Amino acid sequence: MDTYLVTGAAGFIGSHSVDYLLATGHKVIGIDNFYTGNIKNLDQALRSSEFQFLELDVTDEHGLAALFSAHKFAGVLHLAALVSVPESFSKPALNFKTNIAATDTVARLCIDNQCPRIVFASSAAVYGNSEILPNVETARPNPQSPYAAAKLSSEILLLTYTKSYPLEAVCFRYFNVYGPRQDPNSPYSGVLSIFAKNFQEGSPVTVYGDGEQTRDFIYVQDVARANCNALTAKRISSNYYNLCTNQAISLNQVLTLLHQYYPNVTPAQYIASRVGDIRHSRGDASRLQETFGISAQVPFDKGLKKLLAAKSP
Ligand code: UD2
Repeated sequence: MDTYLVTGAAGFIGSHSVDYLLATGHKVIGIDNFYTGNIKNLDQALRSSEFQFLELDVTDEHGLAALFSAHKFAGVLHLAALVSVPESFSKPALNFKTNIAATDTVARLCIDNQCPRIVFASSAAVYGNSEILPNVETARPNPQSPYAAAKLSSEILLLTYTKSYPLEAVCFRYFNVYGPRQDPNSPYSGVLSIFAKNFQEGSPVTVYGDGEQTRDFIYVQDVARANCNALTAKRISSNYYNLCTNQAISLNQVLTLLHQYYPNVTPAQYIASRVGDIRHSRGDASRLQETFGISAQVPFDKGLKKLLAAKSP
């Protein structure tokens, strides 16, 4: 049975990916430093004898090296990151250390320990505020934040390593991922996690701007499946891929759906747009489909219902 390392295992996407890997018959070692992750997200995984968890910071090269010496990994799902765009402005050194240097560390350890593959969490943020939609991978990246620059740098580093070393790399440019376990408790949490929590509690939401901004929301299970597929597929092509649905929905449309489920919740309060907010975001999903033969399966209304059915964290 192959063993995979998942960094950022206690996070929102990490924990779903761990569950998916375990459910599909793999062994998993998960690490997290709990900066944004939560051990509760691993409740299900921790019941499996095929899962081991270690509290470890991905920037701790010695700790990671010991882990690579102790196990023979068939692949690494590298999700551990500073995930907030605003925080990457206020803590640029931490962004560099976590979102660039740690990627390099993980890649070098893979190379030195004959771990053949990395699947890396990149972001649609690398496109910046694009005039042309949908975003296609062939478009010129235009990062607007230290976070986006770090994700793009990591992509370049990994894909360059694949040219000279026995390493394969898949960089997934996640669009707006949503689903259960996404922490709603920060103003920079995913908008759907905040909206779901507020509607469940009967409190009004705040909309930044006129609510006509659109996003390509992808359900977390689709992301976990793609991660697992990229890690375990026999043959892959090292490259960067959008992970998206190519469907966009506006916040006002989301609110209309939510009001159908919770008709008594007070209407949203509209305030000024956030500085640097992107107006429209939508990704072209064809490269992923053509290479891996997979596409997002969960339509938005179904995913939203699943999110609402899950207990709010
Ligand atoms: C997402 C990612 C970010 C980066 C970026 C790339 C998340 C959480 N963030 O940022 O990491 O990859 O895409 O483009 O996935 N909003 C409200 N009310 C709220 C919260 C948000 O109106 O209470 C608005 C917000 O101003 C924005 C939209 O909802 O227009 C989506 O916000 P978000 O924070 O979920 O994600 P986004 O697209 O800014």
